[in-house]
Amino acid sequence: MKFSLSVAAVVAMASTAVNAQVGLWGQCGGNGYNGPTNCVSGAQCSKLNDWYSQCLPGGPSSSSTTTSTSTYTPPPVQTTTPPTTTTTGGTTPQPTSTGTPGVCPALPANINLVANSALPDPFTFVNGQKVTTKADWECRAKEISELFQRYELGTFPPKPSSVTGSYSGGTLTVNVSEGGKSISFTVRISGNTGSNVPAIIAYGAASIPVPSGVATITFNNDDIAAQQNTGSRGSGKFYTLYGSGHSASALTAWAWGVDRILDALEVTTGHNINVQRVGVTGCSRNGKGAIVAGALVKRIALTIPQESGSGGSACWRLSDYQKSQGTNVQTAQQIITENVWFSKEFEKHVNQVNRLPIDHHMLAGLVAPRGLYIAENTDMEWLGAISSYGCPKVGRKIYEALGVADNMGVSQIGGHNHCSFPSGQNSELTAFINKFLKDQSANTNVVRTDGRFNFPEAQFVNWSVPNLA
Ligand SMILES: *C1O[C@H](CO)[C@@H](O)[C@H](O)[C@H]1NC(C)=O
Ligand SMILES: *[C@@H]1O[C@H](CO)[C@@H](O)[C@H](O)[C@H]1NC(C)=O
Repeated sequence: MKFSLSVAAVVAMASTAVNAQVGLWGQCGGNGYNGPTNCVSGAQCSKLNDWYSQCLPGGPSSSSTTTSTSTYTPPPVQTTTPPTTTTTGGTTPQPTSTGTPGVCPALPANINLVANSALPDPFTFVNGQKVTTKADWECRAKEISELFQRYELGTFPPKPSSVTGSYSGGTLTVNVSEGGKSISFTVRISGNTGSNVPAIIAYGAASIPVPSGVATITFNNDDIAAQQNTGSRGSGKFYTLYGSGHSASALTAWAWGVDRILDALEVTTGHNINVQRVGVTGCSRNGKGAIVAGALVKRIALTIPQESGSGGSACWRLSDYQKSQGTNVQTAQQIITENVWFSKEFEKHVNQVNRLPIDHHMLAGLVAPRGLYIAENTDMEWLGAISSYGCPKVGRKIYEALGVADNMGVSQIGGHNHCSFPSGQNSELTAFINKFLKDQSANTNVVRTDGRFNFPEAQFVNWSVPNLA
């Protein structure tokens, strides 16, 4: 009797803990987390990475929650807003000669990788030539895109030989053929009443508030390239078409999917979408996807990575720096043990990211001069809070050089759950959507963090910002 009583007591205690439910967007697992793991009805506990599982809307996710081993605690939130950036100014004399106008310097097949703990200079070609004009920048952007594909992302294929589509009742079907193989995928479109409606392609599901007058195109990116774990490489429709050995990483394959959605919108009618006014968004891992799509797909008018952090808005070098300062942050070394977001080639470089001729300030720069609003969460230390703010702040210098600094914003605030868009960023988001999707004038001068840290910019920027004519 005594025995069964104590069992009952234990069961009662255990069921109290189990019964506590986590609300939508709440944390339900991850290293260092000891709280409740049951989501409210209509939500499912989904592992985003080793540090974080959360209750996301809808059905079961691909993987389970993790056990607790380390000690992440969100820092307290501070409410003051530091001043916005100022121009660094181009004081260094710039060597002239940028080659024949219109002809870009060729990217050497082999590049001697040299350690540089600073963020690489976006305004110097691999061959040493300086970027002094906007035309030079177009060449340099091409070179930077090739470098990203070479070292991190794998090859981004050109438009396939055939892309057709059909639209009916809120479903756009996209059919793609290449080299005798075909695939087909669908996206759901909602909010597309009227004509010439701008739209936002949402990876997975939109976790930003999409305003009225803007359609949402829901893109099941996992269908194009799987992202369950490191065993997912080569699975998904992209690889059915191009072969499982194709070098494109999941992030690149998804960007390719975005490109095909735009192709299909262009050749179909009835969806009411204005293909010139399409944005892309995603949160966390899908936020990494959104910024890569904005960088690679030039038809995207507005890119909104939400809490993309390490591998997205953050810089590898800065995340390594944060780790050296004692933060439990997702670095390049860790990220490759988790998933297939980056290419096989990248794995060779994760122990020495400071030898890469690129970093993610330049990924943001590839979106220039188009709209880019980076929304980050100060509390998400594992996504690299300093890095997720400092890296875009440096990337914005590319926009500044092009004379359009305000086309890019970075905003980092805490006090909310991961991927639950905070009301404190609403007006900024609306301004970017109004300006880049609705063609209205709006103030998009946004550079802010509520983090209580110092981003030691001078330690990471040893180049000046040219004024590109
Ligand atoms: C800064 O710039 C130079 C030349 O661009 C580079 O080679 C050097 O290693 C850089 N890094 C630091 C930390 O000084
Ligand atoms: C697209 O692919 C689907 C599924 O394979 C097929 O049923 C449909 O006929 C195709 N549509 C076009 C326009 O090729």
